[in-house]
Amino acid sequence: MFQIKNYINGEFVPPNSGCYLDNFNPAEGEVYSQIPDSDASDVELAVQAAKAAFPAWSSLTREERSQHMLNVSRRISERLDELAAAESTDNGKPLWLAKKVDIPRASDNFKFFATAILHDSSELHDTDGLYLNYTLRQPIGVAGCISPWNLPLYLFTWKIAPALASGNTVVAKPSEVTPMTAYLLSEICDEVGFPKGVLNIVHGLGAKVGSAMTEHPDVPIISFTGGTETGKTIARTAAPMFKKLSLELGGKNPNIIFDDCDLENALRTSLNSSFANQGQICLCGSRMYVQRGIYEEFKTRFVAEVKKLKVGNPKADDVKLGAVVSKPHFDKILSYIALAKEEGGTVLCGGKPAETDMNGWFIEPTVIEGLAETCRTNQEEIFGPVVTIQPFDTEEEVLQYANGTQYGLASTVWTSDLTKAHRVAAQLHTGIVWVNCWLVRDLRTPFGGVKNSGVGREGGWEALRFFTEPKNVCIPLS
Ligand code: TXE
Repeated sequence: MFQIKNYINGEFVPPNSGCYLDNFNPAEGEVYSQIPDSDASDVELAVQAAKAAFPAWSSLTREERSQHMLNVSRRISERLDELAAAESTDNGKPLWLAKKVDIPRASDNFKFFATAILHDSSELHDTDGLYLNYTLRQPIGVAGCISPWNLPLYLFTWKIAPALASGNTVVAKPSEVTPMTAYLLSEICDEVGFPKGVLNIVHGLGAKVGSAMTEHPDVPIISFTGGTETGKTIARTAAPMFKKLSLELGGKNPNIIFDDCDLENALRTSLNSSFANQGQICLCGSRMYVQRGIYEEFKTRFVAEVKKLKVGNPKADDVKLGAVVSKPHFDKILSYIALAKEEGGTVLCGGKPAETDMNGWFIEPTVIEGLAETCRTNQEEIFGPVVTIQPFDTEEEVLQYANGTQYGLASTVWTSDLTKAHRVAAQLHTGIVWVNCWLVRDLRTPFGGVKNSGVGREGGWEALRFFTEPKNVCIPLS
């Protein structure tokens, strides 16, 4: 049984405990590898390595750091097929999706921030001709990066890249549910001669490894993506230490479809925004609101298309949905479908485990109608291939629905009236609004949400600002 190792100070090392945890292939429903069951003592070694590497790494020129990061980006691209296969096996997602989205984006994350730091700027003020006020943006130290299982390498590198580019060193923890591509990233760092101790990867459980990182006095900054409840735990731990936090949490995203929309495009894109990655993307549109004038037509055609979506072997090119990530998550999603029925919902399609020739955890894409706006199914994040659909009449009504949950991550709006699009976008309580499109991602844009969807923004200059401290220096001109 293949055993992943931690990557500390440029070395592949076993956990101090010598203990390992099982890692499952969700499409087969069986253990296929093991990960270190690391603990605070392993985190301590990683933090010490990162601290020791910080002076040299933060003193490199931007060009030198950029070159090191471009080497990693290039090697990720060169190992695309192997990384995509590993991601699909580990997460259950379709192989074509990992090849097309997850792994190219991981390479792009390193490439984007490797070049962004060459164009980053700061500010300088001429104070009445008497003083110069200039701002230094300095790296902070050892950054803690904690990532989830839905887009494993994509989100892992989304945090690590800006942290490193800004001159910090990193202790990073991937989800224990999908560790494999993080391990392969450490292999890549070793292959390209990435400076030892600059990036350290510690595998293990969140409550042991993640919490040790959050509690560690020498990790002054934490970037986290995961569940809202875990985000609260991290915030509570970090608060008395005044740590700098970026928390990208859950979502319950509205997909608002006005009757003046391009219906063909809205239909086609909504299939993707509802079920991509088995609905396990925090940006998926899980609440569909369709204006009454087209409700019946849209619903009928949407359900007919959903029924055609193939669920099965993630390695098959024609599969749209692979396996959901774990047995506990499989059970959680099915429990929400049962809850929806109890709350008065009508399952229009799906609603049960999918029949496949594999032994893993597959769920049919599910559409549910007839729920009250305030019921739990419409308020809580399911994070699976399940969407609710309901009609609305007026703009005011749908804005109330859309803004009526604890979350505020992303919204999608479908209309041909641009004045309405601008007006509605301005009134949605989310950090991201897509109009007549979905999941268009420009890495320069601010990424994140409000309310229980998190704190702070990732992406572009926002990420470089997060991973540096501004220092204002004032000096007389005479
Ligand atoms: O998140 P967790 P999971 C949502 C989605 C999902 C739920 C749980 O609803 O069902 O969150 O998903 C580490 N201190 N999203 O289990 O548990 C953990 O080891 C420090 C939305 O992935 O939050 C993992 O590495 N770290 C999200 C990471 O946190 C801790 C994407 C995320 O795990 C910790 C994924 C602790 N006490 C899930 N406990 C999005 N916004 O995209 C756990 N961890």
